[in-house]
Amino acid sequence: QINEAEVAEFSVPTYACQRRTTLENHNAVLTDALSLLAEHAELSDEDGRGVAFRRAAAVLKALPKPVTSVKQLRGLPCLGDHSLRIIKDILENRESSEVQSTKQSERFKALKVLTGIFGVGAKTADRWIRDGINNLQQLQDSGQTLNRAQQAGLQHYDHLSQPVTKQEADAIGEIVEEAVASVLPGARITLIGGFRRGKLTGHDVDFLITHPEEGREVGLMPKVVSWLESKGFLLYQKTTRNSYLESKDGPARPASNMDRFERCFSIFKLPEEEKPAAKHPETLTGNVEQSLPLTSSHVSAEGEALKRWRAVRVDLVVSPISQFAFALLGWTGSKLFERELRRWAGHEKAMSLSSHALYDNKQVETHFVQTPSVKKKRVSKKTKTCSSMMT
Ligand code: TTP
Ligand code: MN
Ligand code: MN
Ligand code: MN
Repeated sequence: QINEAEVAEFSVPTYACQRRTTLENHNAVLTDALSLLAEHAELSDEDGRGVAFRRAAAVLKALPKPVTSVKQLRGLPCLGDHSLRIIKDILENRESSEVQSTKQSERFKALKVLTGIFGVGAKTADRWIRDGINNLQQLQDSGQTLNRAQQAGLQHYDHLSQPVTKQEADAIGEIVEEAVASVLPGARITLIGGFRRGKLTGHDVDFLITHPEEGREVGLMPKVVSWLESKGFLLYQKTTRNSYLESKDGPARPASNMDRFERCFSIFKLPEEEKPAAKHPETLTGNVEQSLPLTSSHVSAEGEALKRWRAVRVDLVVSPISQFAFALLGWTGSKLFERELRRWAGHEKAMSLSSHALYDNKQVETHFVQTPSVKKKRVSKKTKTCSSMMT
């Protein structure tokens, strides 16, 4: 062990959550390749392989300089044979034939296009591909029955495949802030997901909503959604109610690693700013069209003013203040970081972490919700909410 440490050029802790994170990646060529293989595995319903490639990519992302030889990687965690083979191939031949053939495979292209539709997962895409559907045109011509989410996803495909900027995220934040303040004064919103981690773009915008008084958040989501709908800000929404307290014995094991907060998956209709002055959404929905520069693209055949807008995926989550810390931690991501944090808690600390609570597995009677406003709750038996993530 001491000898290994002497020859090792880099030192990286085993769990991703123990590493300093940085937006600066010195090994993007390698991590792009491994991420592509991870994505391919995930889209092929091979989650285990997907996680292995994600872990390998995360280790390379944590290195302080570019890797030039696989020898430098001796002793590093999470680098399995397959990942090392890919890395070696790229370092020696500038590219990996496996990555190239995956990238160019018709199946991978079709999976990416089809799962790029909001509401379409790997299983649906796979079924469609087996039915001979490989692109959007073929999907439209096929007469496949689409659910409401998929219809909206297909309709707004072009907008939703454009990355969301931080500026757009902030504009949506202002709208959500106004909605929340209008229906429940004192409620607070927090930007979560990739933007909270400092990313400059994202595939969606995520917000966590809470109120400093426990219980006041109950029933909040439908009101927020109604407000947004009444102002014309929603192109699609599906609200799922909180199921955390449904079971009498405390939280039951969820079907997947989804949490049980009340949430809303939506597609926003974000007005696009025409000029710096038109900052507030109201100026675009109210009677102030005259103040906007009306070019031909803004006027329909009937001469009616058309406002420019863009569709953006937005996730809203409501948490009671007693679970806010866990919800904030769980919804900040990244997905790998969360998975690793839970694995570390379970394997190294004998604790179960979820977006709702932190349990000490040795003191199964205690429910650690460390918030001043609530009494400690008691659960009758050890919950296993995290076991699905500890693989
Ligand atoms: P995402 O919005 O899917 O991912 P992201 O914001 O990290 O990246 P992107 O820029 O592509 O949007 O999820 C945000 C976080 O929320 C993620 O870390 C995991 C967490 N999450 C849950 O805890 N439960 C869920 O059901 C979902 C969908 C996400
Ligand atoms: Mn996100
Ligand atoms: Mn999201
Ligand atoms: Mn394990």
